[in-house]
Amino acid sequence: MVTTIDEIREQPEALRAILEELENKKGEINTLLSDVSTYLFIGCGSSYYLGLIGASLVNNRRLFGYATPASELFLSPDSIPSIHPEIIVPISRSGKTTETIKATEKIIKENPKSSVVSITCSENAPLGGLSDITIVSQKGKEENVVMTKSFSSMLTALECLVGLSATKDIMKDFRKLPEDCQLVLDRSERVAKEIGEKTKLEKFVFLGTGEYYGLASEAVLKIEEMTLSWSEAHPPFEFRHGPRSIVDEKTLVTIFCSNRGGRELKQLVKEIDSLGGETLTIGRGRDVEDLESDYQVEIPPGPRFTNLPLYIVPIQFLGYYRAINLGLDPDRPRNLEQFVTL
Ligand code: F1P
Repeated sequence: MVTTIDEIREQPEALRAILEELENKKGEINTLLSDVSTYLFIGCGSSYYLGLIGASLVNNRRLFGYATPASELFLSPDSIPSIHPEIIVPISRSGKTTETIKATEKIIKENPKSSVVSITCSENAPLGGLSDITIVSQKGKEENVVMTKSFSSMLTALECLVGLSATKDIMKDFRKLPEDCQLVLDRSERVAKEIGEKTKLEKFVFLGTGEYYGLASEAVLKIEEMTLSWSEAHPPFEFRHGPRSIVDEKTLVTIFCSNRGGRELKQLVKEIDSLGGETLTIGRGRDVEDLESDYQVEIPPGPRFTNLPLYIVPIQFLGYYRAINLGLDPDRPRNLEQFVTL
């Protein structure tokens, strides 16, 4: 039987496979996306958080991207920007989550001229039938409930997708990603195991700015699903506006570090330390070298917007090892299914 820890370790292989899929479809994608300026990302759970990152990447290219949980298209459609999305990007590991399918159908009906590029791990699922292009992460498909390699491989697909809207040449920037993923797996397992053994920790805060906020949200889900622990995500400096009050010696604050924040971020780490909290920083060497955190995982440098999938790896391990230390079974998370059918 394949377990969650196997799936975490299989990520380099899943990344290799999705890059091959993108290489095969790059011409088709580039043709469809050139001249497009508005994107709508739809998903549920981890797949919604992928959408948040996708929208942020699109906005970074000075185009317009927006992400919504699928259910919000029904509950509060008027809160969604009233812009015609030229490209609809539904994201779903299973390709059959009811809300994502229904939301995609609704938005297609409202925007018949839009194109649909879906990202999934399941071939021949209903989502594919609604899509002009379906990007399938064959090796990202998990047997277990918790999304690990599906998340990192679908995130790679998103990074490529947004990059391909500008140029077909982008694929070479991703060449090192699978081997860098192996490096991060090797570097982070020991750190995560050590933190996982600290069962005195009870509260987990994840901080990330811009495209890293979606990673922080995904990290919350990993800790909740696998360890049933209290956990929340914020943009880094929002932390001071309330969440700061919960920090004590039972709190771990993880910062997904970008090249933004500078001295202020260094100060934030010190502040958390002075409140008694523990800190974990994850980022490229130059983004974390000045930060005096209790734990650190260094991410190998790579071309801009190619290595986001690597940042979540230490937290997948942390969820796993904490679950084991709490006597929980990460392969059978409480009250959860692989996907939700309504
Ligand atoms: C994914 C999802 C997961 C979540 C839970 C229920 O659905 O929402 O993010 O962990 O297991 O399903 P999908 O990606 O297959 O649509």
